[in-house]
Amino acid sequence: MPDDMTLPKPLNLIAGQWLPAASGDELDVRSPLDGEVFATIAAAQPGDVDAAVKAAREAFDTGGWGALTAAERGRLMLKLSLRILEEAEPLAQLESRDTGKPMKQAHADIAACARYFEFYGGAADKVHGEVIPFMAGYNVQVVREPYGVVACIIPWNYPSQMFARALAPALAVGNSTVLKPAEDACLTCLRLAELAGEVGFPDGAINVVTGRGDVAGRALSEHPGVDFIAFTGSPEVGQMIQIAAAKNYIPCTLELGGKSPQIVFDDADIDAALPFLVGGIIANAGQTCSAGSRVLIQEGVYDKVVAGLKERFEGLEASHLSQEAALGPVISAKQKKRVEAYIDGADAPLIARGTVRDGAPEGGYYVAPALFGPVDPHSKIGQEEVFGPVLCAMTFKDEADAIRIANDTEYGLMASVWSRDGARQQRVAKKLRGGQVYINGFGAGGGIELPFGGVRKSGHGREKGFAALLELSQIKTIINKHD
Ligand code: TXE
Repeated sequence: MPDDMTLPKPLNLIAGQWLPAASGDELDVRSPLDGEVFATIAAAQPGDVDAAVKAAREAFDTGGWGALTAAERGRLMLKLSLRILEEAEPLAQLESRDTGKPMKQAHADIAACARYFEFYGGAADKVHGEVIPFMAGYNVQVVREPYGVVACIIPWNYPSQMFARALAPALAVGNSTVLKPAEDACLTCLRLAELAGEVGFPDGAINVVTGRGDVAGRALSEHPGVDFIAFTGSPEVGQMIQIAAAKNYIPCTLELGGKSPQIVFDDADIDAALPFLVGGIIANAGQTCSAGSRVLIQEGVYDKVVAGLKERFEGLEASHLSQEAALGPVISAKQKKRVEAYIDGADAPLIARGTVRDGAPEGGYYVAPALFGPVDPHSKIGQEEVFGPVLCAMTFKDEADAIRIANDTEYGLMASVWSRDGARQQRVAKKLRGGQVYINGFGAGGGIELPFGGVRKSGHGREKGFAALLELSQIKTIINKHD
C-alpha cells in the first residue's frame, strides 16, 4: 500500500459544499487488507440528509442542473468519464485499500465506472418521447421526464461501479441525486463526487451523505422530498426500502443479490467452462450479487467437472501481495465471520479449500476459498447467499431436473447454460428465473450496455443499458386540442 495515498475529504457533499455532520459525528474506516483504521468519514444524521435532499431539490427545480439541456448534461458526463480515466491509478489504489480488492480488479472497476459515464453521457440526448395519433383537432405528445430527486443507496462491494451504475442513468435523464454509499467502503465515491465538481457539475446535482445505514440510509429512504429510490444491498434492508417507498408513494428499484446457478450439461465444453465456473465465484472474493455460487452438473460429467474445480480451488490463494491475485480479503471482520460460519457449518462434504497466502497481514479479513459437493439443493448452504468465496457443486439428471433445481431458490438474478446443443440452450435460457442468462459464458453482471436485475428476493427493476434510462424517467401525456 502506498504511504502517500491522497485521501478524499472525509465529509458530506451538500449543495457543492464539503461539510462535516452537523453533530460532528464521525466513523472510522478500516482497510480489509490489514484491518487498520486509515481514514474517517462523516456520520451523517437526519438533519444532514434533509439538507442534502433540499439541495438536490433546489438543483432540480431552480438550480443549475435543471437548467441544462440533455446535450449539456451528456457532455458533462463524458468529461467526467475522461477525468476518471486520467485519475485511474490513484482511484484504483484508493478502491483497493478501501475494499481489499486486488489492484487488477480495482482497475477494472474504475474502467467500468468511467464507461458508465461514457455510455450514459452519450445516451443523455437520445431519450425521447412519441406522438400518438388521436382524434381530429388534437396533437398528443408523450414526453419522458425525470422524477426529480433520486436517492441512491449503494453497498460496499463495488463502490466506484455502484456510484456510476446508480448515478449515471439518473443524471442522464435529468434527475438530481443524493448518494448514500456504504459505511464499509465509500472513499472512492467521495473522490468521484469531487471529480464531478471539478469538471463542472452544478452544485446540488450530486450530493453525498456518508454514515450508518440505519441512521443516514434510513433518513434518506424515508425522506418525503425523495421522488425515487435506487437501492442495492441486502434483501432485509431492501424490504425496508420498499416499505419506506410505499409510505411516500414513490417507486424504487431493488437489487438484492442471488444464488445464481451455472448449469453444465454433459455435452458442454468443460475445459472452456471451468475458468468461468471458478471465476464466477472467486471474483471480488465472492462478494458479487450475481456471483455464480451454485454449479449444477449433469450426472455423467459430475466427476470430471468436480475434478477440474478441485484442482483449481486447491491452487487459489487469498492475498493482497500480487497485482494479479485472484482474490483479496472480504470486506470486514463481520463479513469474514459470516462467511466462515457458513463454511464451518456447511451440511455438505468439503471437496477442496484454497489457502491464505503466507505474508497476508494477520489483521486482514482473508478467507480461504471453499468448494463443497455434492450439495443438497435444499440445504442451508445450497439456498442462502454466502457472499464469500464458497462454491456449491450439485448434480442433476436431465434438463427438467436442471431447470427445477436452478429455479428452486427464493432468488433469481443470473444464470448460465453450458451446452453445445443450440435448441437446449434456448429452451433452458427461457425457463430460468432471473434477469440475465449467459449461454456458454458467465460475466457476473458484466456489460454496461446490458439490462440487469432480478426477480423476487433478488429484487426488481432493471439497471444498466437503456433500460435504466426508462426506469429512471416517467412519461407524461400532453393532449393538445388545437382547434
Ligand atoms: O448490506 P446492507 P450489508 C448482501 C450480502 C451481504 C449482506 C449484508 O449477502 O452479506 O447483504 O451486507 C445501507 N435504511 N449484500 O449489511 O446493510 C447501508 O449503509 C437504509 C448483497 O453491508 O443492505 C449500505 O449503504 N439504508 C448486495 C446499503 O444499505 C440502509 C451487496 C447496503 O447495506 C439501512 C451488499 C436502512 N435501515 C450486501 N441499513 C448486492 N446486491 O450486491 C443499511 N443501509
